Amino acid sequence: MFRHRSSLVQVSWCVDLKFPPKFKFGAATASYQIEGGWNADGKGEHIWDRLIHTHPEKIQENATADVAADSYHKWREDVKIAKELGLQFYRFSISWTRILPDGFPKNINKAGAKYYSDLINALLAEGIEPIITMYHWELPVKIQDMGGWANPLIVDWFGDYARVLYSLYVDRVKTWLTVNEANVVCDCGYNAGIYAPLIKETEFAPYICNKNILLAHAKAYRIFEHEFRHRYYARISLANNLMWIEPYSPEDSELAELARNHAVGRYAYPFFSKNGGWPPSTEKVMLKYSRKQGYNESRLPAFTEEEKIFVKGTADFLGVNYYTTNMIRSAKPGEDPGIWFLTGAPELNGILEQPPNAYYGHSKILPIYPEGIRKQMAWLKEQYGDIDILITENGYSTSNYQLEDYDRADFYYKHLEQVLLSIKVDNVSVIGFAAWSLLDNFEWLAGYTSKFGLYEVDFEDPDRKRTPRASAHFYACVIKNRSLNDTCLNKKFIAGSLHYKRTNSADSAQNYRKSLMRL
Ligand code: PNW
Repeated sequence: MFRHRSSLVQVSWCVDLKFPPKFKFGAATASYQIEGGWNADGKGEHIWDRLIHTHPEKIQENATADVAADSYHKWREDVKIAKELGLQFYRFSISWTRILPDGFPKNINKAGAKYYSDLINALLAEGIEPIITMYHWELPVKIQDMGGWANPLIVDWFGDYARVLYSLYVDRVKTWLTVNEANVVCDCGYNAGIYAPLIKETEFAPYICNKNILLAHAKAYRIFEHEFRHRYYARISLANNLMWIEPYSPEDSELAELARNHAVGRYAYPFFSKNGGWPPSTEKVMLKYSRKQGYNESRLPAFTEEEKIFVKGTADFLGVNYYTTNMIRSAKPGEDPGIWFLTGAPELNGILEQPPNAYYGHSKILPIYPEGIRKQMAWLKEQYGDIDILITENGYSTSNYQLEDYDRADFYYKHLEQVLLSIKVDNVSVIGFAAWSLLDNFEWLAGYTSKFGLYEVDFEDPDRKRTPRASAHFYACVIKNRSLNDTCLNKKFIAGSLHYKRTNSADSAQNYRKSLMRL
């Protein structure tokens, strides 16, 4: 009877398949990817607006996010579909320049402030908890022109922005994420130079950016602590992109551990470790490599003791975006590790390989390996103890307007299965899970060619019609049922649920089952 459940079959005798009551189901989006309205009602320009308008060739099919899913106008519908899914929380981000057009707090844009206020109120009215991301990659151009994340003054500027957001919304918003995927900001923005601000500087900028983001996060946390906590309750963290790293062979175990500390630890150790500051193994490798290059000091900027204390303890939980796993092996003599974002390859002299039996959605840079999410969380617990983990993103890409996305339902089943094992077998405190994404959106360099939505958005339609995919029905069922038992897998559910256009329910049911049989 449990034949289709690869790993749960081993534990189904000792664990039940129910998610614990404190575990919350949600979905996530980001402002630039869904809102459109890029210059509506006084919004200022940010670095992705600038990238899109000055370098359209960088984006597939020269797509822009000037309209995107038009959530700036259609937010009521977004709330409706969030409700339809039964979400307990909705994670969305705020566009800095919609609130502060030039990035600075002297002038709060009323229309922008009202937009998010209305959204928050509508979510709360439906019993859906709003979770805010303050920064999902849209830096005001004025701040970029003064050095952006490489200028240490950004720590205070970000703090000032955070203070404005708390004063507007903290009466209603109890969970905050300061920065989405700081490693992507620093490594894709600088090291690889493929994301805004398109500055390719591989030696210093990614590490200066890394340190300044940690300090900016801490500043936002301390501002809440000193100025708001006496009146309001809130939990604050950040959403880190965590790629699980496996050793390619047993000889690569040490390298894999070094890579985990370098890629993941650089954004977690400063908050959760006993001593604070950088992971010691990263400090060591960076100093050694910098000296080898002819520098006197490490390119990794040091933390002062004061800064270490300032940053330590400023995450009330950890937000984890999990998509993928890679393996690492030592580079052979003469083999160039190249530059990868997220792991800093030259310093480690490692080569990334795809994991065994990996498969792919539309995105070929994200090998799928569901066990990675469980291994990643076990590693976090081993390193940092019993921290609460909120999975702030997990999702799967498809390439077309396909509503019968059984592969996406299958992806979610497999990842939720691993999350359940984390909770029940590894005793990791996973407090919730956000599907990326609520609806199709602008997928950065891939434009609209890579779709992550539970809901399809018709980008040809001026009205940007939203339609639930099979995965939306599946996820809604899991949320309602709060269990991975058979309820959401059986034929009755499928036949009863797949009533959208272009569906032949008999075929769908069969395909769906076939795809789930692979579990
Ligand atoms: C995330 N990786 O980025 C972002 O937070 C979203 O805005 C984005 O749409 C989503 O994932 C899907 O791509 C990632 O290389 C960037 O592992 C890089 C990776 C994963 C996610």
